[in-house]
Amino acid sequence: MSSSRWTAAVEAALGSHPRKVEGKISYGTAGFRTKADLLDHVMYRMGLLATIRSWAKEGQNIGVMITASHNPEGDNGVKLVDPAGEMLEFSWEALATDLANAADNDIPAELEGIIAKCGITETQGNIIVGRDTRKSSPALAQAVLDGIKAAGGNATDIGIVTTPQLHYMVVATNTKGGYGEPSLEGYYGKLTGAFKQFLAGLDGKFGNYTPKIEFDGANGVGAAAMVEFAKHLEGVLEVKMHNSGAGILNSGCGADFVKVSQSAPEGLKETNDARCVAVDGDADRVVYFYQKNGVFNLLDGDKIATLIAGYIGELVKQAGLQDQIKLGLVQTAYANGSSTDYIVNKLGVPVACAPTGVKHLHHKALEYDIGVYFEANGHGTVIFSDKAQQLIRSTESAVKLQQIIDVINQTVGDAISDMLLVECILAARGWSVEDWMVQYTDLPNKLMKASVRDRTLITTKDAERQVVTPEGLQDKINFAVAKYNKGRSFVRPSGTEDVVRVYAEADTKQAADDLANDVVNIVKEMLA
Ligand code: NG1
Ligand code: ZN
Repeated sequence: MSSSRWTAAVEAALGSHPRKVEGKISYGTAGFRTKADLLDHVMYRMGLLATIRSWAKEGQNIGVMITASHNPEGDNGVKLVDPAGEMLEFSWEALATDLANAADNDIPAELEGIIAKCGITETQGNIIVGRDTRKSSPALAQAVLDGIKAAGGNATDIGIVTTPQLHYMVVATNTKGGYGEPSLEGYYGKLTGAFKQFLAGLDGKFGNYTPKIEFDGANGVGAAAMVEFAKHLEGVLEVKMHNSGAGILNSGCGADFVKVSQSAPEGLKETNDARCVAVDGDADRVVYFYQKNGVFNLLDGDKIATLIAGYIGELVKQAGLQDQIKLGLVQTAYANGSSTDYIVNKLGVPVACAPTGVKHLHHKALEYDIGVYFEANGHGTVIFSDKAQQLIRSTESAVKLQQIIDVINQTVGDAISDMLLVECILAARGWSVEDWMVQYTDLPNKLMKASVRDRTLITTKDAERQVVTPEGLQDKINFAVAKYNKGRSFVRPSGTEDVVRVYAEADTKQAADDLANDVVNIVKEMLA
């Protein structure tokens, strides 16, 4: 393209994808996310940006995922995926924000500015585009494709996929199959193949474990993916499907509903002690639950993380690799205090705390040879350093670890891959869901939202556990917390909604609820 290489792009933007909305939009914790009808021009511009990002990475494939995850059906969003399957590099978030908010006529200048600033040379851009099942997603995907086309990029539209499938496709394509066959069939085959091998190695010695689950697909793409998984798992794991797509996406169902409401989703309220699994709208989060004598029991990201870290720690020791492989768990401030206590003091696995958002956890987890990271909401995975992988693959007595590596989608949290890993561990331990539950008891907790005039007035430090501004807010929170036994509370501005999130835990449910309410009132008063 010549120096006027963007003229056509601007013309197209003005013609088919003009910016029609006022108000600033920002690339947040999970990309751009808002009401679907505000996003057309943003999508078009992200098509342009993804192409330039690919140029900056010597033509490697960049991913573009269209989804608003656990948000309501009427929302949508877009996030870019870097060549190794990780989230878009932090410094590009601001570039994405500037481009999304520029006037149509300023698009060429914005793009040339990025190219000059980052010293990018034009080459063939390659982009893989995926989308969730939202009604708005096909048109928004088309806007992304139009942007890619205007920038001369080569787009591969893989249609409806889970977010982790898109990440997998990006890495598998860029590594030319090194990470796995670059196709969805390759994805299903890799994960289920390793899962079946692992279970076969247990010789049917399952103890209290039963290979049967009830699955809540949130009426989204996770349900479609699970149907494919189930075909590969026939005879090994029985999956009973619920919320498969006939109902409204994320409405009264899905991992976020189950975690936040601490209750069973639509269609699974009468499942008794069955082991139930819920994923979110783009299938990168997972939680487990069951009901016993009418009482709901949640096994969230903390329970999953501690199960995984504890088991992997044991396998590392069994293989005699504990002096060479450093294992650690990364959590956020939302992790239940009991989970941290259990994993550090009972299982002897070190824990680090990172700010909210998997990209922060991922970054921190890279400090370990095996880094397990999970948000309490069920978003997480396990990553193995090259050194750890080589050691494990060359150690004969590390067969289970070798198999487990291939069950895990290391690129990003993958609800169904995480679920398969949990199933492996429960089977190996011979545990029922209740055996797993009783390993430690969660402190009662409550997550609330406070609407304020300007949530960005709140700034935090110490991985979001302490408020810096407004001055005096932390003192008031401390004062409230001191009134409750085992009380803990913190607040932070959400990165995906216009609210302040308030978390509280204490020794009883009533106390946790009261503390959360106290802190919501404090926040509202100070930021009125
Ligand atoms: P925000 O809205 O910034 O709290 C939420 C989740 C994050 C993460 C992102 C991205 C909580 C408390 N927050 O972020 O953990 O998953 O959405 O989807 O669950
Ligand atoms: Zn999600």
